[in-house]
Amino acid sequence: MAEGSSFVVVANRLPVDRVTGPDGETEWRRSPGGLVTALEPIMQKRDGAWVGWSGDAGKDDEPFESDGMHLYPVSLSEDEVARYYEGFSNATLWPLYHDCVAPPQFHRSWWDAYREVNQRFADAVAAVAAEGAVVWVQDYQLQLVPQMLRKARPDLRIGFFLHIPFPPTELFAQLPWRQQIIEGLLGADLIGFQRPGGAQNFLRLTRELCNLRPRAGAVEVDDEGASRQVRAEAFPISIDFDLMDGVAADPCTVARAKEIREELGSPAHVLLGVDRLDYTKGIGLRLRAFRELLEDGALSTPETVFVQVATPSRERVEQYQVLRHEIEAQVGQINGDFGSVGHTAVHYLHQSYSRQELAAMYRAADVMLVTPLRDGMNLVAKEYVAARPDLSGSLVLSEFAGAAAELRQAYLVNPHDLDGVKEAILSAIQVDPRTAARRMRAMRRHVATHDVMHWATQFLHALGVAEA
Ligand code: GDG
Repeated sequence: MAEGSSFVVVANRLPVDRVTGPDGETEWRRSPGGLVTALEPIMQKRDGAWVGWSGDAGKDDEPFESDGMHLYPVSLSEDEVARYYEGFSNATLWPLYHDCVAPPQFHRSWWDAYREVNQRFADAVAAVAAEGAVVWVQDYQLQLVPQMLRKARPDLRIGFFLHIPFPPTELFAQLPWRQQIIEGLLGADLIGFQRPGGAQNFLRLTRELCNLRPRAGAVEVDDEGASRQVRAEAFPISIDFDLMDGVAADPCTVARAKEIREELGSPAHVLLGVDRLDYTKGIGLRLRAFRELLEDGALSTPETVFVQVATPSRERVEQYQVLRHEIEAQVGQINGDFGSVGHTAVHYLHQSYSRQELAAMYRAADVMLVTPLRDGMNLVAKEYVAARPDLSGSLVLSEFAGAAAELRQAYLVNPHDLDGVKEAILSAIQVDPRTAARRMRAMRRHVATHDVMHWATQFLHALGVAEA
């Protein structure tokens, strides 16, 4: 096997989107995201390959080149998208791994599709990886790939990173296929989690479900008679700090931020939320806290406005359709009760924006509200910090976001404690500018030195890739 790539990334999605032009011609455009930015240098150095789904059901695409990477599309039928992706990944695993904040659904036919599709991804990687290559498997959609791959290609060095939380053992135990998932992950040499608690939960399950004897940070498995060590550790993911810092400092962004405030009616206080429209993000509780602050008279319109960007997400999954109705009803009620002609209390934007527009919103906001009920990391919190080079602005952050372990100078809240959230919002609005600057400086220092390149390097070094 002389051919093939010595570094292969495998993720549910390829790092590109298909764009159809006015004449029906299609081209691939790089999708925004820190992961590909962080991996690009090593991909180029090691003739890297990326295996993933194109995002279009029923399309059989040929491999192609993009920005010095070899891209290998994996095809999924409509039915597989419904059962493997929308079903098992997003209506079973997603809620289960986020503390069951919505009830996970268990369907055997979804599990069958998950297994079959994971096998297809593993086969695709096995076909493109060079002898002794390093393979990095990404996220909850592909947890069976490490074991499937090891079976086919014991010569490979396999890493896995879980972008979402790994749940407490009592919750994970609900999953009818719990042992298969743990065994799937154990095919890796290194399993990365956002927080140490995730690694601990996983190691505990190797004892409870697989009769293994985990020690601190690792567990020995038996590979057909030979012993192999699997390490499980935390590698908190991050953002491209310099990129966001640079975009936010650009005079065009500064001017746009000023314009946004004017468009909002030049209020004294701008609160901002930016989330995928997902029930884990705590948007409803955040709106309730804002509503109560208006009811109490602690805040008033039009002096204070709340801008909530809710990026469309997983729109074919029922729980997301229900959530959208709930949030939109709540926004409508607040605006009906507290708005006036020409003044809206909550600007709800169910849209996607360019990076520059997002940076301008971050710069325009006095207080950023990041209040998920559970979140692997939450990159928005780190982006807000990177977008405040002038050291102004305050971050209200849920203690249930991975980012809370690092951004200790934020206003940390329990999102279920409405009074606590309300107090934090008021403190963040009323803070003395010097105190705000001190907090922001400390958070920026941390994110600047712990960016996504740092994350990728740490993980790959731990996996034994010396030149990463
Ligand atoms: C998962 C885990 C973990 C959002 N709206 C727009 C836009 N975004 C970008 C943000 C940010 C990203 O999407 C969202 O990342 P988060 O980390 O906040 O949340 P998830 O999407 O749930 O991500 C999470 C992450 O994986 C990484 O491991 O942190 O815990 O759930 O970068 O900026 N970007 C643009 N326009 C938008 O309208 N350009």
